[in-house]
Amino acid sequence: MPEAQAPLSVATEIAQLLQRLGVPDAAHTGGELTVRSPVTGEVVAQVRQTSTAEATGTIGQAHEAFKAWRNVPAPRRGELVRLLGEELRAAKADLGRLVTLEAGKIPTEGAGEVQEMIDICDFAVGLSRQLYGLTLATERAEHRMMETWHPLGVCGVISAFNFPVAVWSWNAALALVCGDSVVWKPSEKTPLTALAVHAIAQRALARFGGAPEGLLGLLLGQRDIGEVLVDDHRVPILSATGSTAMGRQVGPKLAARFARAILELGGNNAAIVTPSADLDLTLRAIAFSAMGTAGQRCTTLRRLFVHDSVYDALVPKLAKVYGNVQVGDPREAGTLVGPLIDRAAFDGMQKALGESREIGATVHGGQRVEGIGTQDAFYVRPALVELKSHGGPVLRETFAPILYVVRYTSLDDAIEWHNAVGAGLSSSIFTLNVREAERFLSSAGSDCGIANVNIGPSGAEIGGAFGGEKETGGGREAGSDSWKAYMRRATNTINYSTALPLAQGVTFEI
Ligand code: UN1
Repeated sequence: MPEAQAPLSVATEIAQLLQRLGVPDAAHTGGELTVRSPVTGEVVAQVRQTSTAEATGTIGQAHEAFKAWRNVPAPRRGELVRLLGEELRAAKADLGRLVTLEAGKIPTEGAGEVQEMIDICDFAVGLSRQLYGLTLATERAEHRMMETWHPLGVCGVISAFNFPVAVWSWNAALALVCGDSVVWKPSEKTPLTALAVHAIAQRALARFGGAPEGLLGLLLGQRDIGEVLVDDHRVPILSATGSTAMGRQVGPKLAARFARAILELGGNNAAIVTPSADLDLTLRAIAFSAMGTAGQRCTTLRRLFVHDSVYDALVPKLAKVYGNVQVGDPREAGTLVGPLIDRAAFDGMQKALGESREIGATVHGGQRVEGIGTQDAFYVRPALVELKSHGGPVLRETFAPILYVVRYTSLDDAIEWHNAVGAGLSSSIFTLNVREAERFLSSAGSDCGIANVNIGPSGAEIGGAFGGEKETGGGREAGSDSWKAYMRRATNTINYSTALPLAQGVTFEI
């Protein structure tokens, strides 16, 4: 599609959006960090990077802010998050559009990401009155035992380009009601949406009034700036989203200083399509979870195990959808698959497809779609790869729209292959058979942090705990009781008698 159809250049529209969202010009012009939009590949901003010394200063400020914020009653802290949710509602259209222009998501997904931020704010406001501990039975007379949850400290957040704003909010909304301050290092590929979120948060802080200075910090730059956050002993908890390779570096550093890690790393998510599956629904679910966000979600469906009896009814139809889906500029109506984030993503995809061909796979699609934007914009037709067996590049995560398909005859095999990869994030089964569904969800089924029936592995709601096992890192964010990671638990035993009975019947008479 010709680029000329778009009313404004991406750079111009981004500049207008940033101004409306309240980001000062100086923050995104004349700086050292070059930002390209994946939509056209053009340079859209020069962001001012944070120096190492400034990063240390921001962490120090956040540490001081924590000491004041921890004494603010939790429901009052919730009021700040309520205001943040209000400001996000007001900014939803502009921020969603900025996500589209900076990360390349189609508009419904850009808006959906901001909705996810609003949802977690609502959740956290409710939570601010529910940070409860237990009262426990004690073995000693006239004693009481209870647990109390206390704020933990500065919460570091390192986020990736593919969810440039929602991941911050999952962490920040919970951390704030839990009494923590937050310092955020977004991906160097998406600093503009981070600047916009920061400006939105400043409006919430101004309306709240009296929150300590430095409660929310932002560090912009490359990996060295993220490392400052990882290494600073004043950061007792760090939530990091990114590749397993990144987690392998960050995890041991945090462990060495006994900091808490919430790691949300790679996924190599699979679905099993059984003989009883509703194939029409299955097809639609696969399409969204495998091609949506151009295959660049950590929850993207990457591996599909299809029972022999339904393979020929499903896979040719799927290949047709892959051939017809509208790939293109996300600003254009009807586009379902936008750009890859950059050249490295494109190269990684082509490498995996080359390896697939070498092992005799049938590859549908995968080629570059030319003619949109500059040579630095990378659009591809999503690839459907029919494999003869579960081996080769299917065993690793390639962050691009490739769906590997493998035929199976026994559910035992399908479940075994399902679990035979390093990552353990999300998973699905398509079946109308209760035995198969329950088996997949059981302790002998999917080994992932998320396991679904008759919906794809991507697009989780915030109400559940989000995260995965094995090389996905084990962290949990967002809903359920994920908040506990952002607080420290104290067990309190209170003696209201005149005696001093010792636990376990120990005597110690002086
Ligand atoms: C991610 O890709 O890092 O479940 C997060 C989903 C979204 C979050 C994805 N709610 O697909």
